[in-house]
Amino acid sequence: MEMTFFMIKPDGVQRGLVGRIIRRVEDKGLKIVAMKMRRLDQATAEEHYAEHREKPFFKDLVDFIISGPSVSMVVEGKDVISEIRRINGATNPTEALPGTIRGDFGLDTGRNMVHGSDSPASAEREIALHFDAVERIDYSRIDEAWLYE
Ligand code: D4T
Repeated sequence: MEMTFFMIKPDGVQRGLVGRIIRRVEDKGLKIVAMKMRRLDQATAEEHYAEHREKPFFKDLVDFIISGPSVSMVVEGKDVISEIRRINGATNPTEALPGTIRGDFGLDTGRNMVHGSDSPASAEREIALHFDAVERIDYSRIDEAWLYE
């Protein structure tokens, strides 16, 4: 099974959307195998967004992501990397389709509430950056036999 790194950013926490966002992940049948709330430190945030280091929005992005608590998860399931990105919707919430998190709850690219890894390599890198291996729980969900053929 594939794994991805999924984060509810500080705006999602401040707006009281944590439960509704997690519900969408669980409703799809995807399995949360690690989860924690913390306030990211500067170094971890810069490492997380390293690919954007040269972009004009990098400083604002890092300042925002460390501005308050966020909720990080490792999520597992069939094609979970692309499924989470479909659930999240387009980066710019005004372009995200209704039915996606960003399409239903957001208006601004800099306040797009969620993050999901964009490739297997990113997922591996981000999971290792944010979680120790012991924080991931290997378990079966009781509905798995009815979710998968
Ligand atoms: P994340 O990485 O947060 O899941 O978002 P995406 O994968 O959908 O989009 P991204 O990597 O291109 O952007 C990362 C992060 O930067 C913010 N951002 C992006 C911004 O503030 N201004 C911008 O112009 C862009 C492109 C939003 C998400």
